[in-house]
Amino acid sequence: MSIDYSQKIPNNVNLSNDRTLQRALEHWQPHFLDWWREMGPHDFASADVYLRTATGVDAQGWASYGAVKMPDYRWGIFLADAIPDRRIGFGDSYGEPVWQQVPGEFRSQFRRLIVTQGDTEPASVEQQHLLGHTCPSLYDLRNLFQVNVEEGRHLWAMVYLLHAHFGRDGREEAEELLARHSGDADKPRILGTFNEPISDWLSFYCFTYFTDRDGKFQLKSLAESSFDPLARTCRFMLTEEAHHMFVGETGIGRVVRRTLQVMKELGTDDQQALRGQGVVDLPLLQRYLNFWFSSSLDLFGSEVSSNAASSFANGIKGRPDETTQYQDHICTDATYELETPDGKGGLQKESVSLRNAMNEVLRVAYVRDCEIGLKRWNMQIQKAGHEFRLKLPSTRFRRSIGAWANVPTDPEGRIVAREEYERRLPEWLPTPADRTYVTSLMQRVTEPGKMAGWVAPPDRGINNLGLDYEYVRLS
Ligand code: BYC
Repeated sequence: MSIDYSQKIPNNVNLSNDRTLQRALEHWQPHFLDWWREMGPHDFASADVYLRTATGVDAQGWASYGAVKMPDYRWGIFLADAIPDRRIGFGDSYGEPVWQQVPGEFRSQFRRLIVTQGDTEPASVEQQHLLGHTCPSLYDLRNLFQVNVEEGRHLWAMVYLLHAHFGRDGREEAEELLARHSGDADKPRILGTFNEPISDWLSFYCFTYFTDRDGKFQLKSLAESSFDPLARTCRFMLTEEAHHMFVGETGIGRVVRRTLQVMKELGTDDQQALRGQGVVDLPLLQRYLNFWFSSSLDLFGSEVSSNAASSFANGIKGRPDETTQYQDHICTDATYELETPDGKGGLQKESVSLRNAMNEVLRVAYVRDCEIGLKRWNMQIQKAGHEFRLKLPSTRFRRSIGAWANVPTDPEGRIVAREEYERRLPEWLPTPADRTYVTSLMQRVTEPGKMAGWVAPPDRGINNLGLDYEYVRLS
C-alpha cells in the first residue's frame, strides 16, 4: 500500500480508519517534536538538508530526495507489504498462521523487546546531538542528519506498535521512550552502548559501523517474528539501516585512505609525525575499533539466556534469515558448544540447549559480518605496502554482559591478571590523550566540496550529485 502523505501522520496502515489510534498518536506527535527540538541535532533546525524520504515501501518506490528542514521531516508509519498466507517460521508454533494481534500470554515479552528496540533509536540521536558542529564536510553533515531523521522514524515505528497493540501500557511506554535520555544519571537508556557519548566523528563512524550493525541483526531477527506487524515494520526499517552502515564503513575507509596518503607523503608511520599532519594513525583507529566493537558485542545479551530461549520457543524473535539459513526451525533437541571461563583462570567447555544459545548464534553471525569491512580496509593498507593490519579483538575482550563479563583478557582473548589488564588498557583502548587529539581534529568544514584534513573525500556524492553540491544549506 502506498504512503499517504496527506495525513498529519504519514502512513501506509490506513490510520484514518482507526480514529482512537489516530488521536492517540496525534497526541504523542507534539511530544516527539518537542523531544526532537531539545535532544535532536543541535542548532540546525533552519538548515535545508538534502534528505531522502520514503515514498513507498517497495524497492522501486523507496526514496525521493530534496531539501527539507529537519523539524519538517515527514516522520510516519511505514510497514513493508504483508506476505500473503505467511506462516510462523520457528519455535513451538512452527507452521501455524502468523498473528495480527499479540497473544495475551506473550504480551509482556513482546512489549519488553519492542521497548528495548524503540529505546535505542532516540538514544542514538541524543548521543549525536552536538556532532553537527564539528562536521568534516557538508556531505558528512547531511549523512549524519539522514541517519538522525531515520532513527527518529524508527522510534515512530515502535511507538506505533506500542499504541496499536498494547493499550494503555503501550501509551505509557511511548511516553517513557521520550523521558529516558542517553547518559542521564537518573533515567539512562536501557542498553549500555546507547549511553556512551559520541562526541567525535571517528566514534560516529565506528558507531554506525558496529552498533548500527547490531541493529541490522536484531531487526533481522525481529523481522522473522510471528507477530506480523512487528515483522513488517522491521523489514522496512532494515532498508533504512543499510545506509547507516554504509556511512560507517565508508567513513572508516576514508579515514584509512587519508592516513595512508599522508604516510606515503611523509614516508613514515611514526605517530608523532602523523599527528603533526593531523591524521588518525592506524593504531589509534584500532583502539577506537576495539572500544566500539566490544561495547556493541554486549548488545546481544548473555551467551546463555532463558529470555532468548523463550523468545525463540514462543515465536517472538527468530534468527536472522531463519527461513533461508537453517534447516531445523524448532531446535528442541539441538545443542550448542560454548567455551566459557571456569572462574579459576582457565576455560571450560559447556554444552547448552541451542534455544538458550540464540544470543550467541546472533553474535557469531554479527562478528562474521563485521569482518567484511576489516577486509576492505586492510586491502587498502596492504595495497599501500604496509604490514599493519586492523583486527577485531576477541569476543571475550572487555565484556560487561554474559559469561566473559569482567573477566580480564587481552584483545586476543587470553585471560590475563587483573593488574596486567589495567596496566595495558592504554595499548588497547583510546586513552584520554587519544581522545584529546581526536577532538582537536574535529574542526567544522562547511564549504561545499571541501573536506577536513583527517578524512579523504568519498568516492561519490549522494544520488548522483557531485561532491561539491551544497548538501546542507546553512542559513
Ligand atoms: N546493556 O538474557 P539476557 C539498534 C539486560 S541496535 C544493558 O542476557 P536477552 C540501533 C537485558 O535487557 C538493536 N543491559 O539478554 C543501532 C536483560 O534485562 P531484563 C536494538 C543489557 O534479554 C544504532 C538482562 O540484561 N534492538 O537498533 O536475551 C542506532 C538479561 O538479559 C544488555 C534490540 O536490542 C546491555 N548491552 O537479550 C540506532 C532488540 N544486554 O529484561 C538503533 C530487542 C542485556 O532482565 N532486544 N541486557 O531487565 C533484545 O532482543 C534483547 O533485549 C537483548 C538482550 C538482545 C538486548
